[in-house]
Amino acid sequence: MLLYDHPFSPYGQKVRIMLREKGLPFTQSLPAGVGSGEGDDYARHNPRMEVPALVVDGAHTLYDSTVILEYIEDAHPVPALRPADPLERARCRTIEEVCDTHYEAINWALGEMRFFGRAPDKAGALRAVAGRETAALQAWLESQLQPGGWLSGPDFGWADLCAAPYVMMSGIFGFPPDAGSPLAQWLERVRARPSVAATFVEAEAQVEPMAQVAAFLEAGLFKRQYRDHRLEWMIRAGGMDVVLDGLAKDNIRFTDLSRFTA
Ligand SMILES: N[C@@H](CCC(=O)N[C@@H](CS)C(=O)NCC(=O)O)C(=O)O
Repeated sequence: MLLYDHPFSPYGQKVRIMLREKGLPFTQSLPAGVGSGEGDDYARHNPRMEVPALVVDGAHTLYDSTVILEYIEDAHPVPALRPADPLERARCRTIEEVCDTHYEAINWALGEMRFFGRAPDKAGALRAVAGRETAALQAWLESQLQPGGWLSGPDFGWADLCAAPYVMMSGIFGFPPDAGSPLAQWLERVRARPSVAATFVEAEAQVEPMAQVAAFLEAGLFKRQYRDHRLEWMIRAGGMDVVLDGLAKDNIRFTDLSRFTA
């Protein structure tokens, strides 16, 4: 399988952890155009111009990390990562949904400030909101830990691999779980799995190169995608002028539905 991906993408990390848990070989490629929204080749695979996207049998491209995880689990059910019980399954899906939307938006906004140089004048205020919200979501995740110490149930599974990238990335942005807390212990337990360790190492290796991206944005090489919960976060936290400034400078974009063609 070919995985279009970027090592820092938490959505891509979900997919790589699952592929590694299942022992499925894959090659990775960084598609041209992601980051700018420009270019037609990758749009044929994923009209949203986002990573991850998974090419199966050289012919079918799946996109959206949740769709990809569902496909992998359906096509390769052993070892099972979804709990068998329908209510437990729904609980795991809820954890994935909350992490992919509300949690991701916080880390993304912190990246906009730290790496892309947004909001230099109000970074302190926006960081304060991010810190409060991260603490709330980490407390919620902690309340979801099951007696064996995993989010998914008695064993590592779906909810663990979905939450792990976000909690790890909070550490990169200065908001790790409280030292010694059950969530911090969970993160260590998760990181001890070879699938997760390999994926985290790939992501963490990007922190240094990310220092260059503000210059790339300035040079017009990037046009950042302000979508969904990310846009809401920026506005809710007080960064409306960040959005307006980015639109004025033409270095912010929204989803381009003209990419969806027959
Ligand atoms: N809902 C999608 C979100 C994917 C997404 O937003 N990916 C980001 C990277 S983390 C992306 O490719 N953004 C395009 C861009 O910034 O140009 C999923 O779950 O796969």
